Amino acid sequence: MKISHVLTIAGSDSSGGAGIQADLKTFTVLGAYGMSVLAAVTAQNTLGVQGVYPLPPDAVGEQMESVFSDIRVDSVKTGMLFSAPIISEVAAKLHKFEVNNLVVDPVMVAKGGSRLLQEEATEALIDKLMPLTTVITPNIPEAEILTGIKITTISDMKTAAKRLVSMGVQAAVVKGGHLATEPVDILYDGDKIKEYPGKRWQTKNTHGTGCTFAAALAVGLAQKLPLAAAVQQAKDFVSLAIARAVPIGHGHGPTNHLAWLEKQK
Ligand code: PXL
Repeated sequence: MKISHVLTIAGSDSSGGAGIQADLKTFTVLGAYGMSVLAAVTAQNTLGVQGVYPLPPDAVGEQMESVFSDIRVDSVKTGMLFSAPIISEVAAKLHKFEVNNLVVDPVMVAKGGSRLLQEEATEALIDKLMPLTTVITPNIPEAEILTGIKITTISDMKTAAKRLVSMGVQAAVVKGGHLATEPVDILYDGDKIKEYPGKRWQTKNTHGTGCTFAAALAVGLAQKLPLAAAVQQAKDFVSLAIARAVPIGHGHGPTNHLAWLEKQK
């Protein structure tokens, strides 16, 4: 079988649990060939983010030129893009290279509160990136900021998912990890709503779950799974990675991307 080629455009997490590192691990474990365009570097460990260093927008664009001018790209996932100029550059290149399988994880703030997207960049994300997006994957706080809808119930999540589609994306997954109840994810594909019930694990090893979910979803799209099945696979992948996390570092540890391989044995 022809191997799928998946590209992440995101930030580096030096501790290896989130960002580019989570994406590449996920791509590999799910059997895809992974590529990475760096938008920013974070100095980070399981206790928090110590530094954020965005790359010059030109450097982000040039990496995209290098990849797209040479290599077939079956799907793209974006994560931490940090600034409006970087988002503009990324959107222009996605448009130029006619990318039509795009998963956007609208990363905004790290667990400890460090900003991974400048506040004034939200508008660029909405205006420039959302119109190119196949599926956007906000958690509840991100969906609230993007839509202006206060979300406390599953019904609110459905309203927000529909609003996101009316704002220009083809489909939206609003993730329920921040619900007070069991974590249900909601998919709206412009036609139907689908609910993905999940189990809440009592663990602090949840660093990088959003990145991992979106990366797994990008692999599913590259492998030509229907969207609803790609969302289910991504949910199964990240749920297992949370359930089988091993303690690393002194704070919020990473999920275990390797758990999926153990399951296949
Ligand atoms: O999970 C969000 C995220 C994305 N990208 C990078 C991060 C984080 C969270 O810390 O560090 C680089």
